[in-house]
Amino acid sequence: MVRLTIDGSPLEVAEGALLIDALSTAGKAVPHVCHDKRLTPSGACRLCLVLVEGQRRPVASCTAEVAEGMVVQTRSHALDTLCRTNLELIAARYPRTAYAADPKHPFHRLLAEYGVPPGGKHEDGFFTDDSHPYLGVGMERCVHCDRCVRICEEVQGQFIWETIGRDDTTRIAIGKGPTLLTAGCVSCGACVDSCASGALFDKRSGVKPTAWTRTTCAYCAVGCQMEVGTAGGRVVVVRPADSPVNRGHLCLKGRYAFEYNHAPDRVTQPMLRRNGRWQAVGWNEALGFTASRLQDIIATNGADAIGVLGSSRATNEENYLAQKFARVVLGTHNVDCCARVCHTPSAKALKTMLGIGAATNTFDDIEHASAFLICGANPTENHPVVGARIKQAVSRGAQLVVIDPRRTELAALADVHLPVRAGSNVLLFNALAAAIIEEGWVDRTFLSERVIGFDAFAAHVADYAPESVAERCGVSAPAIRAAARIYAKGQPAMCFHGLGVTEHLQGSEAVMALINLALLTGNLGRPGSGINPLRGQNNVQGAAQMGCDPATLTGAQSIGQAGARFEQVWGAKLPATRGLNVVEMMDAAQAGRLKALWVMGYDIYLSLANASATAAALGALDLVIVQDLFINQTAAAFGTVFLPAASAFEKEGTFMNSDRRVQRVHAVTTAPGQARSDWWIIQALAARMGKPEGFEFDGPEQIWDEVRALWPEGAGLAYSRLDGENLHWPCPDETHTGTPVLHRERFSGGKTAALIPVAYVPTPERPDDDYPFLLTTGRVLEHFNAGTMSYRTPNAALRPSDTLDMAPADAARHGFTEGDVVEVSSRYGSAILPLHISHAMQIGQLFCSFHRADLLVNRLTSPVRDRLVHTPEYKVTAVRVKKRCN
Ligand SMILES: Nc1nc2c(c(=O)[nH]1)N[C@H]1C(S)=C(S)[C@@H](COP(=O)(O)OP(=O)(O)OC[C@H]3O[C@@H](n4cnc5c(=O)[nH]c(N)nc54)[C@H](O)[C@@H]3O)O[C@H]1N2
Ligand SMILES: Nc1nc2c(c(=O)[nH]1)N[C@H]1C(S)=C(S)[C@@H](COP(=O)(O)OP(=O)(O)OC[C@H]3O[C@@H](n4cnc5c(=O)[nH]c(N)nc54)[C@H](O)[C@@H]3O)O[C@H]1N2
Ligand code: SF4
Ligand code: SF4
Ligand SMILES: [Mo]
Repeated sequence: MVRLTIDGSPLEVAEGALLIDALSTAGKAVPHVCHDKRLTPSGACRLCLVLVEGQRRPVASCTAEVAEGMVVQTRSHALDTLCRTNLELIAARYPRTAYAADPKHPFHRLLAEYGVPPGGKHEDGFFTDDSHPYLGVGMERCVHCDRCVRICEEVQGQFIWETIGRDDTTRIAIGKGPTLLTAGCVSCGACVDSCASGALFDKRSGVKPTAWTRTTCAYCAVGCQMEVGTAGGRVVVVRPADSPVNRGHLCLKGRYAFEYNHAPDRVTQPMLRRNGRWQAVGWNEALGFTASRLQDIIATNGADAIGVLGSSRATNEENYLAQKFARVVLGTHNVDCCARVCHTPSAKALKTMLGIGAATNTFDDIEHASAFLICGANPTENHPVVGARIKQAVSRGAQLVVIDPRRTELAALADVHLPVRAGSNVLLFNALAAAIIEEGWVDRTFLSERVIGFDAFAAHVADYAPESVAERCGVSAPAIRAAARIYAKGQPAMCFHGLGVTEHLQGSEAVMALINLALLTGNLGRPGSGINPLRGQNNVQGAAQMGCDPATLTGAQSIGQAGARFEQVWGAKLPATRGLNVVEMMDAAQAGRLKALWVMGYDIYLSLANASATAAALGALDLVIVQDLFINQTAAAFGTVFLPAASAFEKEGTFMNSDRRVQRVHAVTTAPGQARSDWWIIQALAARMGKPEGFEFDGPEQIWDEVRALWPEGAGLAYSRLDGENLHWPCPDETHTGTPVLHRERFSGGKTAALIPVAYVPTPERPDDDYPFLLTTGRVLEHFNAGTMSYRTPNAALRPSDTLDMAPADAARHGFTEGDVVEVSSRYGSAILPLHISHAMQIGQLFCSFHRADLLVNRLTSPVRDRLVHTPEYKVTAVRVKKRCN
C-alpha cells in the first residue's frame, strides 16, 4: 500500500494504482473522456489534470501512478480554466441536437458543469452504419477519446475501428468496411460500453432502466458477471460487471441476447396434453396428474421405470433437489444431465488420473501461461470472453498450438495449427508424447517426484512416432514435433480442450492422453498450466457436481463410499439398483423398460445424437414431463405434461462455472404468469407424491446449506461469501480462501499420478464411396445449443441458419455454390441445410452447427458412443451431400 494526501485528506491505495482511479476511490473523481480502467492509459483528453506537489506542470492523473507521500490537489481556478479550455476543443464539433436531447448523458453533464456549450460545427463525412441489430453508430458525436479503437483492440482483439486522416480531419471509421458486420465485428458491445460521448450506442436502449441487479450470465460456463438493467418488470439492458472472470467484458449473448426472456411464446401456465392438444391447467391439476401417473408407474413397473434429467441451465440448488427427488421420492438412481453428452469424459479422465474430475486451473491463469495448447475447442465463439483473453495473451507473445480439423479464429493465429482428421486425436496425442520423450523434452524432476508408469508408457507411445502416424492424422510429422516442442518447452503451458476431444468413441481416453502430456512435461500443479476442459452451459459443471449422475452423489462422491452419510442426512434408504444415464435411458425406453421421463431444461429430442432413435425412445414412453421456458422440440413432439419454469433472470441461487467458481444468481425480475423456479416445482411435486419431508426448504440458501453439509469440498462456500469473494472449490471451511490451482504439492488422488498408455481404437464410423465426407458438428458464436433462447433474440438476424460448411475445392468438384440448398445424408438420416463455402475447412471434411430446431441436424449423427461413459460421437459422421433441385 502507498499513502497519499488528496486535497488535504490522507488516502491509502494499492501500489501501482493509477492516480485517476485512486482519486475516484477517494470520492474526488476528476473529469475525463479518454480513461477506461480496462485499457492502457492514453492521456489524450487532458481533462484529468491535477497538481502534484514538486511537479512544475499539471499532471494527467490517468497516466500517473500513485507514489508514496504524493500530495495532490484536484481543483483550483487554474485547473478549472485549463479543463474548460480543453473541453471547448473537444466539444467544438459536437452536435447541439444530441446535447439537447439527452441532458443526463455523462458527457453532456460534464459540458454543463464546466459551462461549455457544444460548438455544433456541422460537418459531413462521418462513418455511419445502421445495419447492425444491436450497435448504433453516430460518429458525428465522436470526441476522439479513441476508447472504441483501444477496447476493440486491447480487450476483444478484433481491430475493427481505426483512426483515419490527420489533425483536423481525423475520423474514426472501420478499416475493413463497409459495415461493422462485414468487417468482422463480433458484436461484443465493448466499444459501445466504453464510448464516452454516445457516438456508439445500444440501439435498443430507448427504455431507461429503473433498477440494476448484478447476476451471472445464463449462457456459457465462463460465468461472466453482469449488471442487468430492468424497467417495468423487463430486462432492458445488460452491462458487463468488473469481476475476475470477465474483467468488464461480455460477449454478444450475455450482453445483448436477453429478449427470449420476454418472448410472446414463453410458457406461463402449466399444461397437459389431452387428445393431442396442449391445454392450460392450474398447478394443482398439473401436479396432481403428474404425481398420480408417476405413482401408478412405480406401482406397476417399479421406480427404475422412471428417469429424471436435471438441467445444466438451472441452478445448483435445483439440480441438487432433482437428484434428491429421483433417489428419495421415486427411489431410483436413474438421474443424469447433459454433462453426459459433453464433458463427462473429461470428468472421468481427470478423476481417474488426478483425483478431481474438474478443470485443474483457472481462467485467471491465462495471463501466466507462456504457451497454449487448444484442442478441439473454439473458444472465440463458444467461450468468447476466455477466447478474447487467450488472444490478448498470444498478442503479448505467448505461443499457441491449435489442434482442430478446422482453421478456427485461434488456429489462424497459431504458431502451429494441426488440422487433425476428425476422429484421430488419440493417434496425434500419442505422437506428441512420443516426440516429447524422444527429443528429451520431458520434465525429469516432475517425473521422478510425482509420476509413475513412465517406462511402460514410453514403450507404448514409441509405436506412435510422428512419422508413423502423421498421415493417418492428416498432418505432417515436423508440425507434430513443432507443436510438441512448444507445449513442452513453453513452460508453463496451459491446455484447454473442448468437445472435439470428448465427443468421440475414445473421448475419455483422449482426455487421458492429454493428461499424459501434462504429466510428462510437468504442466500441472502451478499457475498457467493444467488440463482445462472448457465446460458448456452456465451450470453444467454444477448439475453433474450436484449429483445429476447415476453413479455419483452430490460432490461427485461415489454411492459406495458416501451413501451411508447421505442416507443419514436424507433420512431415507438409497436405491439398491444401478442407475441409467441419459443414453441408457433412451435404450431402455426403446426396449420398453423405461416408462416415464421428467426432463428439466434439456431439449433431448433436438440435442441427442441419432434423432430417429431418440424419437423411437421418447415415442415409446407413457409419460414425458417437460419443464422448460418454452415448448421445445421434446415437448412439442412427445410431451405429456408441461411445467413452466422461471428463467435465470427470475430466480435466486448459484451457478458453478467452468473453473470451479461458485457464483450467485440474483432475480432481476419476477417470473411471468404462473411460471415457477425449478426448485419450487420439484418441492411441490414431492409434496404431491406424499413425500414432503426433505423438500420443505424456504429457498435456495437453505437448500445450498444442505449441499454444503454433504459435500466436504464445498462446505466453505456460504452464500454470505459468494457475492463478494471469488471462490473456487475445494473450499472446505468458511475461513478457506478457495483453490484456484489444483494438485499443487500433491495430486488430489495421491502423491503421484500414473501415466496411462492409451491404445488408438478407430471409430467404426468411416467414410466410403456412398458416404465420402466426414461431417463434424459443433457451435457458432451467435446461437446457443437448442436455440430456444438465442433464436428468440435479434441474434437470429445476425445468423439466420445453421449452414453446411465445405472447403472451396470440394464445392468446386461437386459444382456447388454459396447458398445452395443441399441435402446431407448419413447412414442414419438426412437434413437439409444451406451450403457455405469456407476456407476454414479441409478437403473431405464438413462442419455444421445444430442450433436451429427445424433443421434437426441430429438426424444425421450416429449411435456411436464413448467407450467408458457413453458420450455420443457427435464429432464424426460419414455423409454424402446432394444439391436439392428447387
Ligand atoms: N456460442 C455458443 N457457445 C457455446 C455453446 C453454443 O451452443 N453456442 N454451447 C456451450 C456448450 S454446451 C459447450 S459443451 C461448449 C462447447 O465448446 P467447444 O468444445 O468449443 O465446442 P464445439 O464447437 O462443439 O467443438 C469444438 C471444436 O472441435 C473441433 N473438432 C471436431 N472434431 C474434432 C476432432 O476429432 N479432433 C479435434 N482436435 N477437434 C475436433 C471442431 O472443429 C470445433 O472447432 O460451448 C458452450 N458455449
Ligand atoms: N450434433 C450435435 N449435437 C449436440 C452437440 C454437438 O456438439 N453436436 N453438443 C451436445 C452438448 S455438449 C450439449 S450440452 C447439448 C445441449 O443441448 P440442450 O441441453 O438440450 O440445450 P440447451 O439449449 O442448453 O438447453 C436446454 C433447455 O433448457 C431450457 N432452459 C433454459 N433455462 C432454464 C431454466 O432455468 N429452467 C428450465 N427448466 N429450463 C431452462 C431451454 O429453454 C432449453 O429448452 O447438445 C448436445 N448436442
Ligand atoms: S462490438 Fe466488439 S468487436 Fe465489434 S467493433 Fe465494438 S468492440 Fe469491436
Ligand atoms: S462468454 Fe459466456 S458467460 Fe460470458 S457473456 Fe458470453 S455467453 Fe455469457
Ligand atoms: Mo455441452
